[in-house]
Formats: sequence, C-alpha cells, structure tokens
Amino acid sequence: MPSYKLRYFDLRGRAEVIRWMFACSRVEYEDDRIKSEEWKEMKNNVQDFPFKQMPVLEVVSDDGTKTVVAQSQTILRFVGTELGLNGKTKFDVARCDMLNEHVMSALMTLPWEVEDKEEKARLMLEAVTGPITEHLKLLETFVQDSGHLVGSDFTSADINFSTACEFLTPTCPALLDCVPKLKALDEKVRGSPGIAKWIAERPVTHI
Ligand SMILES: N[C@@H](CCC(=O)N[C@@H](CS)C(=O)NCC(=O)O)C(=O)O
Repeated sequence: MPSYKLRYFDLRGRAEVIRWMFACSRVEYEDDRIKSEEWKEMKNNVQDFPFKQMPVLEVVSDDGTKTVVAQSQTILRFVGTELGLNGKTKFDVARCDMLNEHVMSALMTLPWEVEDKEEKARLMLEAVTGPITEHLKLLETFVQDSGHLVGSDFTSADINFSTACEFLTPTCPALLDCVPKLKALDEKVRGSPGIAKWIAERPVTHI
C-alpha cells in the first residue's frame, strides 16, 4: 500500500476535497499543514513543489519511490483513481471529470481576488444567486435515481460538489433549496461515516 502526504496551508481551500476523499475511503494519509511563514522558504524547492504552489501530494510507492503530484484538479483525479472513487467504467471516469470541471467553473465565478470585505460580500452574493445557482440547476439534472452523480455509489464528483458547497452556503444558507436532489446528496455525503467523523474532528479554519 503506498503512503500519502498531502501538503497545503492550514485551510480547507483547494485541499479539503482530497481530505474528504481519504476520509470517505478511510485510507490513512499525512495531512501536512504548512504555515505561511515557513512557506516563503519552502516554495522555491521545486523538487517538493514543482509549480511553487500547493496543494501537492507526495506518494511513496511500495518500492520506496517518491512521486510528487501537483495541481489540485490532477490530485483530485489521481486520488479518485487510487481510492476507487472515479466510478467503475471509463465513461464514469469521464463523467466524474466533466462534473468536477463544471464545479470548478462555478467556483471560478466567485470574487477570490477582491480584498475589500464589503465589496467581496456583495460580489459573493451576486455570484451565488446568479451564475452559481445556474451551475447548480444544471448539475441537478445529473443526479441519478441512486441519488449519486455517477453510478450508484460515492465518487469524487459527489464529494467535490459537497466540499464546494462549503464555500457557498455561508453566503446563502438556502442555496440548495432550489435543487432538492443536490440538497439530499450533500446531506448524504456529509453524513457518510468517514466524512462525518472528519468534519467533527477537523481543524476549524476560516476558509
Ligand atoms: N493551479 C493550481 C493553483 C494553486 C494555487 O493557487 N495555490 C495557492 C493556494 S490556494 C498557493 O500555493 N499560493 C501560495 C503561493 O503562490 O505562493 C492548483 O489548482 O493547484
């Protein structure tokens, strides 16, 4: 069994979906949280951080070889494959990919770069009630009779959708009321034993 070390700031951010995937599968990994002060020195080590950014996932294979996987969407896909969370067929894998990209497109409409608090809150509400709601209505059409987005069990698509909601519902708690199938899926993901345990125990961070 390979060993895994996920390296990111002490934030949910781009790493939380990966943490939930490990939690869902109950596979051990090291959750390495790097302080901003340490990061300035560390980021120039391109062996460990190939793009001078995080998250990265270090994987040590059974033969001792270390591989660094960078770029959050690539880590999402890779961990999905490692943990059997990308469905059963090549079309399931493609469906996970396309839904994860759709969720990323939705998140890209948020005002990440805006620093002024009031302006940010205004633009957040505008995005969440506008383009994000439209993205969610489209995503709702992909929920299967099983209640899942892909096949009949948890996949990276379910988990990624649910972690994305954590960025959105603080701005608009009733956001999922217009997409009841997704609302039920979010509850199912958050209530699954490994993830519920992680949510109860995880470090509390502002984002
Ligand atoms: N395309 C990259 C973007 C990664 C990224 O923007 N990481 C930020 C944190 S969310 C970072 O490392 N910032 C610190 C820096 O650039 O020095 C990905 O998806 O992983």
